[in-house]
This record gives sequence, C-alpha cells and structure tokens, in this order.
Amino acid sequence: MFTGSTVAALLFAFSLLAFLYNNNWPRLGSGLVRSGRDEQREIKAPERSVNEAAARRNTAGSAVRSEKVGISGDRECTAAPEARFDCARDRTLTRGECEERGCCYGPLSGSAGPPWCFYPRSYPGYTMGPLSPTTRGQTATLTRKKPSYLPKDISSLRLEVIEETTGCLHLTLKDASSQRYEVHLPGGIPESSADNQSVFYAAEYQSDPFGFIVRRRSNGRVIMNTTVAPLLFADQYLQMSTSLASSLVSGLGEHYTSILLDLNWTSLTLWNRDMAPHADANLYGAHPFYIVQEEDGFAHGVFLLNSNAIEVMLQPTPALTWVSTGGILDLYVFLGPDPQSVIRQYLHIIGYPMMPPYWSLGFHLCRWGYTTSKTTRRVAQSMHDANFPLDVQWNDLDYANKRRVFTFDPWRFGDLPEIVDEFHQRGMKYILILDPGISSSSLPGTYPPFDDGLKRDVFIKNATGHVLIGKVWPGPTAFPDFTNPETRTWWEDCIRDFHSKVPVDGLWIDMNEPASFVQGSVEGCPDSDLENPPYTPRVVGGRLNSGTLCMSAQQKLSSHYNLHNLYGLTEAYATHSALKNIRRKRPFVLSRSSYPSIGRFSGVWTGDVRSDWEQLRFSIPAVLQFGLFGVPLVGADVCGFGGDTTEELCIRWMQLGAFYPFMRNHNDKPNAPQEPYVFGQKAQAAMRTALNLRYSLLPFLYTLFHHTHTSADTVARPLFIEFPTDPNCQSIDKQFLWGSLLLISPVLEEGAVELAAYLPRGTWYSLHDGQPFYSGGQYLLLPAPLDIINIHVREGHIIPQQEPALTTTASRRNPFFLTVALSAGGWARGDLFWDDGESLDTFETQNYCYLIFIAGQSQIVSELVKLNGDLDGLVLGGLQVFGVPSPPRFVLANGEKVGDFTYRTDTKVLTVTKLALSMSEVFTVQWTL
Ligand code: MIG
Repeated sequence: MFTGSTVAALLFAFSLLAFLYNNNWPRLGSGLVRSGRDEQREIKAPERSVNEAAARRNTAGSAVRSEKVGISGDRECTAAPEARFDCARDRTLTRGECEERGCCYGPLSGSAGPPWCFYPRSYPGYTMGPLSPTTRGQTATLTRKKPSYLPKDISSLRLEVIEETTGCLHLTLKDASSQRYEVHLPGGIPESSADNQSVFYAAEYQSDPFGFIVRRRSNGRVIMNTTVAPLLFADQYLQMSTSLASSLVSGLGEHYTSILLDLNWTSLTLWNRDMAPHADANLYGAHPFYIVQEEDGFAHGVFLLNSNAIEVMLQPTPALTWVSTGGILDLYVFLGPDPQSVIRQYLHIIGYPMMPPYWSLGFHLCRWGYTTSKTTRRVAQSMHDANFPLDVQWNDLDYANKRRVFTFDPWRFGDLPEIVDEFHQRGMKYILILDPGISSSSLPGTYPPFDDGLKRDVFIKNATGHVLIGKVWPGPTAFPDFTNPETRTWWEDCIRDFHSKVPVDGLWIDMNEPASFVQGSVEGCPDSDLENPPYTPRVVGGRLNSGTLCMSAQQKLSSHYNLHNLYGLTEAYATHSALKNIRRKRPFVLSRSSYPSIGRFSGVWTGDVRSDWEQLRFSIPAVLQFGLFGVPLVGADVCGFGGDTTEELCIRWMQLGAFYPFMRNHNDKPNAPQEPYVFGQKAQAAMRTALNLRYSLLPFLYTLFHHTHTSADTVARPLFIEFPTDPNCQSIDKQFLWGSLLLISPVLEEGAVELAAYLPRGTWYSLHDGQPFYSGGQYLLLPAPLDIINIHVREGHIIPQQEPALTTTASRRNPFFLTVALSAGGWARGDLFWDDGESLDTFETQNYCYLIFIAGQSQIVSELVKLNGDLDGLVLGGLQVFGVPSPPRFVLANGEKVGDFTYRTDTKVLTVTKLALSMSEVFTVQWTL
C-alpha cells in the first residue's frame, strides 16, 4: 500500500528516450483489428466499421479515415461545428498558427461554443503495430513518426488490453521505453480475469492513426470511439477524445452541478482545491469516473485512473475529451448493463465502502466558534433538554492550543478529557477537527509533532530538498507526506498520544487538498515545467500551485505535481488505520478532499456550502454523486455553513438532512447560531419530528450500509439507478431514494407548502399515514406544510424500524417495529442487518445477525438467516401494514390473539402495537380478513 520505490516520476528522461526510439518501428498497414482472443483478425472493410462507429449524431463525419490526406483541404475541414474537436486547447491560435499545426481554421460568430481551430478528418497520430495475445488480453506497440505540436512527445507507446471481468475492459497506454508515474491505489486492484466467451464488450482497433472502438456486444452500440480525434501523449499533456453513446452523463466530480452534466461546450477540471462550492470551479475532490445512461435502460461507465490535473471537455455531439497533465492513460470501461451494475463494477476496481459505526448514522452537531469546553458542554445539554436526538458532539479549531493539532487549549479547553468522558457516560461520542499542517514555528522542544516529524523525516520537501513550509491556521506549517510509510507510523503515534489524553471517537480531516494560504510555499516556487506546464487546465486561481503546495515539492512516491489529488486519500487512509489500531473499533473519519477509493476509509462532506436555497437544492446531486463514486457516507452541512440561515431554510435543511446518509449541522464562526434549540417552538417541533423520523429509520439505513459494504449497492440513490427504463427518471435530482424503496421528496424552495413529486409506476404509500398513491409514472402535487417532509414507501417492501431515542446507544435497545407496504397482490419483503454497531469486520468474521421478513397471504413471518450477535433481549414491539384491503377480524401473534390493533378504513392501514416478540426467534403475525 503506497509502498515501494518502484514508481518514480522520470519526467525529464523522456525526451531523450523518445528521441532514441523515434522512427525505429516498421511501417504498419492500416485497417481495423477486432479484439477478443477468440476473434483476433483483420477486418476487411475498415471504412464502413469506423464510420458506423463514429456515433450516429456525429453527422459531419468527423471519423478519422485511415488514409493520409493533406491538411486543410476542403474535405478535411467540413466537420459540423458541434462535432469539432479543439486543436488549440493549450492556447489561442491565429489562423496561421492553427494551420501550421495541420488543423482547420473556421471562425464562428459568438465567443463561447465550438472551437475555431479544430482537427481535420485525418490527422497524423500514432500507428499501431500487430496485436499479440497476453495471458489476460492483448498488447501492441504504437509509434508516432511525425512529432505533434506539443513539447516532449512520447513517440513510442505500449497498449495493453486486459479483460478484467465479463463486464469490465481495461486498457492502458504507457511510455513503451521508460517508466512514468502511475497511480497505485491503497491495497491495489484485485486481479480477476474474464471468461472471454461471455464478455459484454467487443473492441476494435484502428491502426493508423491509432484509435479504438468499444461496443456493447448485445446490441452493437458504440460505447467509446476514440477515432473521432487524435490521441496525444506528450510528457505533460495526454489527450484522448471519445464519442458518447448519449447525452446523459453523470460523474467527473467534484463540481457544483446537477446530476446530469452540461455538454454544451463545458469543461470540468479535476484538481483538488479548498473552494466553497460554486459553479464552474474545481472543488475539494477528484473523481475521474463517468456513467452514461444509454437508451433502453442500459448504462456504462468509464474510469480514468490518473491523479494528475485533469480537464474534461464536454461537447454536444455528444463527445468528451480527457486531458491530463501527466501519468499514463489507464482506462477502465464498465459495461453494466444496468446502472447499478456499472457502479458495482467500478467499486470492484476501487474498493467497496467501509461499514460505518452505527452511532455515526445518528445526528452530529458542530460549529466553528464553540470557544470553550463549557460552551461545548452547554450545547449538548441544551440539545438534551429540548429533547433532540444527538449522538455526536464536535469541536472545530477552537479546541487547539494556538491552532496547533494534537494539542488542546489549557485555558479554554483544560477539562476536555473530562468532557469527553462525560459524553461517553451519556452514550454520546465526540469528534474534533484535525488539519494536516504541522506548525513549524514553535520553540524547538515544545511541540513534539513537529520535532519528531523532522527527526523521522515525514514532511514534504521543496525542490531543493528542504522541508516545504506553507501557511495554514497555526501560521507556518510543514505538510506530512502520507505516501511515506514512516509518516503513517508517526501520524499514528501522534494520534495515539493525543487519544490517550482525549479519547476521541473519530477524526475530521479538513484542509487536506492540501490547502495553504500562500501560493506554493512561504518562499514561492521555483520556475520549472512542473510549476508552469505547457498546458494548465482551467483551475481556480489560474495556477496549479494556487492555494496549495509547489508542484515541484517532493514526496516519497513522486512529485506533488503527480500526487496532489491523492493527498486527502492518503491522509484518510493513514488516519483510518491509525484509529483502527488505537481504538480497535470501526474507525470514523470524515474527509473534505477525496479521490477514488476513499469510501473504503472515510466519509466525505461537501465543504463550505452557503446557507441559501440554491445550495440546499444542489446538495442533493452532490450527495448522489458521491454515492456513484463509492462514498456512501456523505452529507452537506445542514442549515448551511457560510452566512446566516433563516428559520425556514434551517427547517427544510434539517428535513432534507435527516435523509443525507451522514447528517451534521455545522456553521461558520461569524454566523448566527443554528442549533435546533435556538429556533421558535414550531420550528423546533418540525426539526424534532425530522430527527425522530431519521432515528426511527436507522436500522434500515444501517442495513443499506451493510449492502453497500458487501455488495456495492448505493444508499442515497438517484432515481435513474433504480428505474433505468423510465425516461422520466433520467434527470431527477430534486428527489432521491434510500435503497430501492424509500422515496424522499423534500421542499427546496422558500415559502413553498406544496411540491410536485414524481412517483415512478406502481403504488407508493405515504410513510406519514400510509395513504396509497397509484402512480402510472407521473408527477403528483403533494401538500408540504412546514412540519412535513414527504416520504413514500414503495409497494412490496418492509422497512425495519426502531423507536427513536436521544442517542443510538439508547435507541438500539428500543423495540423494533416494521412498516409493511403490501403490493397489489398482498406481498412484501424486507431485511435487517444487525451487529454490535462498532466492532471491526463483523460481517467478515461472521459476528452479526441477518433477518428476512416476508409478508403474504395476510401474515408476516421472520426468517433468521444468521443469528450471531446482539439481538438478545430485543423485541418486535409492533407493526403497521399498508394496503390491507378490509378490516381484520382478529390478529394473531405467534398464534395468540392480540388485543391492541387498529384499522383505518380510509387509508387501509392496520396498526398493531404492544407486541413483545423476541427478535432472535422466528415470529409470525397474522391478520384474519
Ligand atoms: O479555512 O476549521 O470546510 O468546515 O469549519 C477554513 C474551520 C477551515 C474549513 C472547513 C470548515 C471548518 C473550517 N475550515
């Protein structure tokens, strides 16, 4: 895991090697070669195949022909404006400069939109040699004879095609002659191999210029076609374009956007940055993965495993162009065929999410500005006094002595250890913030984290080999290099030492893009190709080192230029394993910065959202996208972080937040308070209802997390994943699901007391009162007064619930109850995963219970699939059955008549209370019609 010195960025050796290898390869014929070990052969009619492949909408015939044609000829430059691929991404070119590149120049009116300088239909590129079989796929060499317009072309590339699984094709393009930096995910990538008879894909290769086409085998649909524009592979500029099978594209985080990306000549930069969420900005995390909804319910995904600065250009053809400033092209294509399978295939590569501790699904309360331990204690007490559930109390930077991590202020927080003990005695947990920057300006001998860190050589160095000093909250700071194993040990030692005084239950890792208040370092950065690459993607601040470290800074594995986007991931990994070793319980880490795989170690919050209605609304696609990225434990700061909230906004945000998988109310220092108890009685009542509803649903939410952890299901789920064949669901991101059965339709507009909610085809019951809605797949106008959030249960499902309490420690001992939503035929099914909520690897070590509930023929029975854990003494206290057609004459529980039941003829809801059926034994409840 992040070990070994095998990977080094030999960034400066390439030009020489490239020069040596130039022109050494034999000239190869053009034509298509179809892949698949069983069917490797030349294809007779290359022209037709390629043209077909250049997606239907690519009408202008921008497919590259294999014959060589002179540049700028009429026929070469006829691409329709929307099908133009930008030949001047790196800088603006005049007509003369454009034509000198061999590209077409075609000015258009208007400033935005299609490029003026674009590639001709044929443009010299790489030529592919013969494909030869390997144990898991094929390989070939690509050579470029004519240099591109970029500095330091890599003129000889190795293509490897690996058939990972039936649904996953993996292609890499690397320098054929020397090693470049490559991403290594912690724990590596599982080796598996496909049974090639049943793979879902077929790949074809165009040899001159090189390009490939991936098709869905079952229907021939083109999933990728990279022949639409040239492949460029220079030392600091890698570019690959592809047509898209539809315009319904999601992913490519982290950005402030709807669930569907805008393909109208937009660009998205993936470069981790401390930046409050707003449109067109690169935000805290980088996720080079997209999922495309095809027609007819199919979907596919593409993952570019590359950690350099990436810019993705989107155009309406539809098509997409990846540009990366380094590394290799390491591309995974996931064939689904349905959206949830795409996510599962992606998570198979990057890792399934961790199982969170049960308590972390409770309510969290935080703000910057709880300035003393007394205040902190009082906040928790006020929550308790006002009867609001609260599992976890947090502190921000206020606790630290001179804002230095691993210390606490002796005056304001002198009794922090005692307070944490108190919280624990009440069944609560405590978390505080931990920034990565280590203060470097304390007197020697007074601040061990820095002194030890220096001794153990754990800090990132500048280009001349001295510890790089930036500036964060404590002033001048050094930055731990978490790619170094010694740093992880030192980090664990620091946490262990602090934990022995302040026994925190989890850690909140902020500022880990990493963020710095000076550009690069306190001394600036040297002038080099790393600081000023030939092409800088569009980033906030205009420079890669803006708001962070110098690109030439040196880490154990490589330069910061290559590793920047991995900083948060590597810190999360180090923090997770430290907590695991120290506490011997399931770790809780919350990170701001992220990269693929982080869901294995940490949850994520969406940073400094403003307290306004627009940010409330866009928090839904933000949360849903992290679900697609394998980070199910995610939420936005409830009631907003920046600026003052209003009572109404905060009510609506608490209602929506009750359905974020991770729910924390957090506020910035200067703002008006927004703890639930500061509002008027009506507002408090609405918030209490929302919190109690969440707490009552925690057994269900926990079970969803179990399925995510073990089967890569999603928790907060976009409707298109659950209803892929319903075109109405393709773009919905103002509503979402928990799992496959709970539909959440929050109010997102000021003053609104009703809302139009889409209900997919079928019967949906209001969770509030069991009222059924028979939907043909339509929008319904629902009342939504201030004290209500609309939640619907899908027919055919059973939700395990529990009576709420003020902490999960208490609620976990309360009676369970079931909400049974019968299908038209009177059937329903549900399940419950249960364990002690905090031990490590309970599923892996078989220390858990797993129950199935089945309803049908006027009865419900439980089935104990696994009974090895904590259900003893827990009882089923009751149930509500939605959709019971007529009043029951009597109700039997385990064969005995039950006195306490009611039936409402208007809503057709049967409610049974005051049961006490042991959950660890099979039970039956029957109603006789
Ligand atoms: O520069 O620790 O996103 O949640 O309260 C600001 C203070 C640093 C940014 C985090 C925010 C946190 C704040 N931090």
